Amino acid sequence: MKKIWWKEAVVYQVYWRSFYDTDGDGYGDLQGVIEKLDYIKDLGIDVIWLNPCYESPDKDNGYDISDYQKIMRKAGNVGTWETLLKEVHKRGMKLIMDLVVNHTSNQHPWFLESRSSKDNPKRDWYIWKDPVEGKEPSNWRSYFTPSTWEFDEKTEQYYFHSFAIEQPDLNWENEEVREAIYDMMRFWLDKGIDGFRMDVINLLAKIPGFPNVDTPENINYLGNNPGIHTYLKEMNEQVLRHYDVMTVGEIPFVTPEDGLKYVGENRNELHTLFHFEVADDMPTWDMLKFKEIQTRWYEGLFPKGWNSQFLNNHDHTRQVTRYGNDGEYRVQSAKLLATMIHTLPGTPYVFQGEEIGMTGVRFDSIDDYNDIAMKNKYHEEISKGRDPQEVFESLLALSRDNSRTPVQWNAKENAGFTTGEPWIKINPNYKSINVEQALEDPDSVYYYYKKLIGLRKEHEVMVYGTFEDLSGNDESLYVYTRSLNNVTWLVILNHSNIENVCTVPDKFANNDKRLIIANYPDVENNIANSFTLKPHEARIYEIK
Ligand code: ISL
Repeated sequence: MKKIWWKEAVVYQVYWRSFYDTDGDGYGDLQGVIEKLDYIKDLGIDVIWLNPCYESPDKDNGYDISDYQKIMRKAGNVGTWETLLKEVHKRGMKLIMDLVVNHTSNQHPWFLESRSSKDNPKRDWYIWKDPVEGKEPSNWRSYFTPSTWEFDEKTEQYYFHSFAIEQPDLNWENEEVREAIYDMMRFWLDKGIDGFRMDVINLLAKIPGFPNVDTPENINYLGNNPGIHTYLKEMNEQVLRHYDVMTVGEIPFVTPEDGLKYVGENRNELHTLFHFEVADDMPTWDMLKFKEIQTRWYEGLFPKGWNSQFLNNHDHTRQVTRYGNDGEYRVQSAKLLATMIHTLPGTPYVFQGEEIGMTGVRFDSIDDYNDIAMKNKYHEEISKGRDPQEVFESLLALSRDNSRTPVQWNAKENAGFTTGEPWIKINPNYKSINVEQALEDPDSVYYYYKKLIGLRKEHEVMVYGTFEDLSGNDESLYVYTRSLNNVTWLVILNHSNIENVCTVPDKFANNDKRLIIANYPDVENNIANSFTLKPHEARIYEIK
């Protein structure tokens, strides 16, 4: 079978502004990433995904770019960035950057020109429409605001924005826009990066004419529109196919069938994708729903295309809080979730701090939060007369800031993240949950992640094995196999706060079993055909 590096890799996501601050300004920086590369390498990581560090007014934490080819001062400068790339490569790792080309900042020179007059040569680089009956051209909601349309007094037209008003969408129908983006991609690829994570790449094409929709709040009309595949094929033809790179598309609101149109092996579009069925459709853990999603994506995608496995990132809150147990069973739960993500089909992603079981956070006031999505929603709801405290509390669980609190390096002031005033508060549990503690504890979440990642390098079955769910309709037991070349691994997960009896699938009843890894101590090697699992217990057996 053909071995492919981005299928075999484990990716570590660095949200640099919360990673490690070396100049005391309260923000993490690229020099901080450089100084922690050995920590990332020692975990067994192959690829680093760096969130946007380009010049930006920072309204959406770097996802509102005002110069694609300059490094944001908070992060460092191009020299620091080049040192980072060199040091990543020196350690045998790869670096992928964030490609945010659905929109720019409203401070990007392209937009400043476009908005300056109706006949400016760059007017058509963005999407401008006349008012309809004195109002917005259509009834569409954006991700972050009640309307996708913002009125510009000077030229008396509306411009389109899928996210904040500070993030005007580029007009991908305009070939000049596409060429400018392709040039920018070559700029970074020629510096030697190893690929791109592509921000909301399915939104580039819009429904022609922007017609009104029946349910504006159900915003998936923003994505997967005709024309997107033409753009991606052109991007591949003009740029990507000329480099040995990895491309992972962030594609909210997509089904397996649609997903395969982006990552099918002969499509010449993307290599793999993040779909959001779990992140968006599962506010709390629902094992039956999760199993159904995983099976549908396996059957819909493999082996013609490739998936990515993650439960949290900088937009989706900490997995052990949202989907597991961040209290009594935090350590076991963090290890169980990791076992699942690293043994399900697809490339696994580790979001910074996940490897020590960092948790979500509950700050006291909306003023303690930074996330534009949360704050826009808060102000939108209280403007309707709703009780501010009730609105605030309703937004806490899914606030993106749950994942954006600084990495907890030690139990010292500011968790060792900064000597300055942190840009966002540190999670108060840093005194007990931190890297220093994890490195001193042989049973920590960290060493479990390190072992899991190590297994992936030794056993191809974790990467290329077929997948079969054997757990039926049990609401907390997830039992499945991965099989490759006569090697079969049986993964057994008790996703619950209580003990659970597990019966070995009949077809393995007479086989010997060899324990590969477990998240509790003193687990028996060979198991009886029916045995009891502790709360949040995870085991992997090789079927002999
Ligand atoms: O954050 C979300 C819900 O609150 C997600 O729906 C997210 O907005 C969506 O997945 C797109 O995310 C990406 O694009 C945004 C940026 O704010 C996110 O950080 C980025 O991951 C606009 O660029």
